[in-house]
Amino acid sequence: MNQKARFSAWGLFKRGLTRSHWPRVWDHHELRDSYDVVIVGGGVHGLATAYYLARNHGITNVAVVEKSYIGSGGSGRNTAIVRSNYLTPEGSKFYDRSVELYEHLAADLNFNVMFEQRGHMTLAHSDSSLRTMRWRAEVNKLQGIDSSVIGPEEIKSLAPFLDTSDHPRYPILGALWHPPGGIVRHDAVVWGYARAAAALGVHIHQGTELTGIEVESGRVAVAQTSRGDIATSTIVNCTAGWASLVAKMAGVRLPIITRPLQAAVTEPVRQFLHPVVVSGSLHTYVSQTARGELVFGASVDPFASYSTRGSLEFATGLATHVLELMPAISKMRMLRQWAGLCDMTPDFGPIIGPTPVDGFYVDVGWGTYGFKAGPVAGESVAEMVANGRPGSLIEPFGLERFHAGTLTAEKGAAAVGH
Ligand code: PYC
Repeated sequence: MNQKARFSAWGLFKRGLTRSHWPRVWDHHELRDSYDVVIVGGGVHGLATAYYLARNHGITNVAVVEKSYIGSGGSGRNTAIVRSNYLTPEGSKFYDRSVELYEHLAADLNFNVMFEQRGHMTLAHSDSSLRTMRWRAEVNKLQGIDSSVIGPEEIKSLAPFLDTSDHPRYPILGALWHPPGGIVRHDAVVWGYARAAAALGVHIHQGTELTGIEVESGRVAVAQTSRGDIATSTIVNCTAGWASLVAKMAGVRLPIITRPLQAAVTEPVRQFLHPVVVSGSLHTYVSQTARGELVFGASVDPFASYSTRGSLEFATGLATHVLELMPAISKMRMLRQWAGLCDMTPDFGPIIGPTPVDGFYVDVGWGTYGFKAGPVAGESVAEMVANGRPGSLIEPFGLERFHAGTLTAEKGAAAVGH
């Protein structure tokens, strides 16, 4: 053991035996009577917004109010896939900026977020899905995104455990291959943003629930919370699952239906699956974490609910589909399953922008795309709050599109059919 390692091992041992705990990552603060900006929701979107407000615009009198603990909502209940191979030019451009931010996030936040660009492969099992993959690849290439259609031989060399023979019910005909896609450690992203935002002066109030919003003469005036009222001229709704309920407090109606999306994880095994693999026809996607577990997800449940529990129906359906793709893993054991809440909009695009109430902004409606968008959404919302108007990356995703009829049509880029 070298000298440095011995010191750090000794340091660990000492901390275990004494009361000299690790320094707090952020401090507890009393709730101020007023803040310049109140962000509702302590997930990746809320914390990233707070961080970029402080870092890029010098706005630090900011509170993040979170009714539970940070990362306890959608940010802790997803499958942590990052990609930008979307179907529309607006979507591809937007998510590509997120991939770019993720690439530099560990250095930016001085926190290892474990972003692994393992490549992202969306399988096509029919001629029509192959056609959609070609369409997506061409849209992506025009935006400068690395994305192309590959055949079964290349698929086999990238993921040897996939059954690429002609035996399965849904044979693999080709795939959309997106090398920059990958996975990230979701709680590290949340903690990294929280620590960096707090270091710049942002107050993070966990266990603090927003209970109401006072609007005076068409403008946000007070954020009412379970710990007291906050006078403020700006509230940003960065919640998932509760987005429409929070918006209703300001008198704003959102076209959102909340549906659970279930996921599951297996016991850890040796690394054998490098890329993220998605099959729309089989309603599943799978990646292997650095720890060796396989993480699976599926489509959203076919009903509206706020339940975050897993179901036996999901587990058996998932196992059936996954074994069609990778028969060799039939002996692996599933350890846990969970559900996250997805706020689905009519066109599968987010709602990010101002609202008819002055000073009330929304960053909501992420459906099944939320976690990967955290960094770019935070950067863009911070810019909008600082400048008072949305920048060009988020302009297509405003609330007014549902009145104007300029929908985004991003359903075709969903990981799996919904
Ligand atoms: O859009 O890649 C995706 C995704 C994976 C899980 C949920 N959404």
